[in-house]
Amino acid sequence: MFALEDTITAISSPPGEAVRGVLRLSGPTALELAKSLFYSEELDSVAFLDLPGRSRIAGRCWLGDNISIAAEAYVFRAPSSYTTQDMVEIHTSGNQTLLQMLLNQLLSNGARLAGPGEFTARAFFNGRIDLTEAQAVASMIHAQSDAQLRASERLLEGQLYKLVASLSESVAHILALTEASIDFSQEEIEFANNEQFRGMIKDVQDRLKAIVDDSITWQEIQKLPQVVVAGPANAGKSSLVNKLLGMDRAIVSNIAGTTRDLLTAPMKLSDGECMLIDTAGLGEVVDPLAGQTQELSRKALQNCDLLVWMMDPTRGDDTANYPPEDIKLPSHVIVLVGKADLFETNKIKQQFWDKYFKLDCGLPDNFLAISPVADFNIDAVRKLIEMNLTERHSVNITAMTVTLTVRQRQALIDANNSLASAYDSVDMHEIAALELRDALDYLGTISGKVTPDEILGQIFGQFCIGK
Ligand SMILES: Nc1nc2c(ncn2[C@@H]2O[C@H](COP(=O)(O)OP(=O)(O)OP(=O)(O)O)[C@@H](O)[C@H]2O)c(=O)[nH]1
Ligand SMILES: [Mg+2]
Repeated sequence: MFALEDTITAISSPPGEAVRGVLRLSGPTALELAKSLFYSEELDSVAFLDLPGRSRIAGRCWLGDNISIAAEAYVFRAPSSYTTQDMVEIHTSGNQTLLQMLLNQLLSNGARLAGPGEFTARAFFNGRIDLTEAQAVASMIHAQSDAQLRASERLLEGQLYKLVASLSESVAHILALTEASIDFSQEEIEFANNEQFRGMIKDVQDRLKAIVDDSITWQEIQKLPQVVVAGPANAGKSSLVNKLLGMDRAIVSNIAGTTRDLLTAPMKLSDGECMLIDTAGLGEVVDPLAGQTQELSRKALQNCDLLVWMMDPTRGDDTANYPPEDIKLPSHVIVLVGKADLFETNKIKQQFWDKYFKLDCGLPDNFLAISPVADFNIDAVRKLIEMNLTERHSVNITAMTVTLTVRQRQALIDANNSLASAYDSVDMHEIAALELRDALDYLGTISGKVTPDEILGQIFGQFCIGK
């Protein structure tokens, strides 16, 4: 799937304007290629190619015959680099046009443009990192929430890898004993009796089950509880979302129909997080596009865990102030009356209280008059959201929780099934050995390691059979 022997390059700083930009090169001609555009007064070009280990050199990059720009080259010689190959990182200005020009020069000098994740793929295929670490790098780059970031960190620290490696080691140990029992069945040596075999298998099964039971899938982490803010146009939904997020994420204006799409952002709660979703105002459809965006809002509203319905008191009793009757509301709804700075809170209550009860909203106190502009009752909204998101919703990850992909969880379950079969066939060593080998293969798909040699090593290492 991946060629490993050519030299790849890519801009490895994120797109968009930034102060610093980074170009990365990995492969046998990484230094040659870097030298074609980078020069340093500290070193002549021969010395550049001979740099040892890890070095950092200040210099400049050529952009054309007479133009150059300040840059630094970080050289990592094989095998002490991320990919285990010769690597160079050129750090320079973050200007995208400029980075693109430098990249084009590298490409026309013979480098190949790296595919997505290709540097990490090289690190994996060259044995620098295991599969769980490669996955951690990918998930860290794409993490959208704290929960995902923490899970990626634990993966990178090798939490899953260590657990699986220890299981594999135990299975390999049992397999070693089983195979030795087969090989030496004619002789007077008993490596373990059937009861001991069962005990050892059961022990691995228990440890494996504890991991699966305590685990959560990446899909579950990604699915933070969805809190949708909806209501008529101009009610102040986006203003509220910005206040709750503590930043100007959504565009606010006095033009009805400002929000045209679903805007999604993670919001921190006192314990955990939720996804806050700003929607387009529901009600009168002013143009064809509004029809489409309202459809999106309606879908989000029906599929969310908690609806924050926001009324606009300047509309009075307008039907747009109430959720469309054909929509099935989620079981938890918070009703807010916005622009409370323009009216007396008591009047608002009198006007909307009855209607609110008709909405049948879960908790009796899910009603608040607020004003995002006057910063009135915003913390109270946050508290209401926290109260409504029950245990079931909150992603509560302890230090022990292992995050698994669906594939990894399935591999653990398959390994457990093979162990169960091995347990049942302990008195038929050949069959038990096949099942144990399957279990080991399943575990191997998680860490990317296959271990038949380890087993041989164990047989001969532990028993000093002497042949
Ligand atoms: N007086 C007052 N004005 C507010 C308040 N909240 C929002 N507004 C104003 O109401 C207008 C609409 O605010 P938005 O936050 O864009 O409302 P929205 O519900 O997101 O509107 P759409 O996206 O068009 O559906 C803006 O001019 C806001 O400044 C408030 O608490 N008090
Ligand atoms: Mg809006």
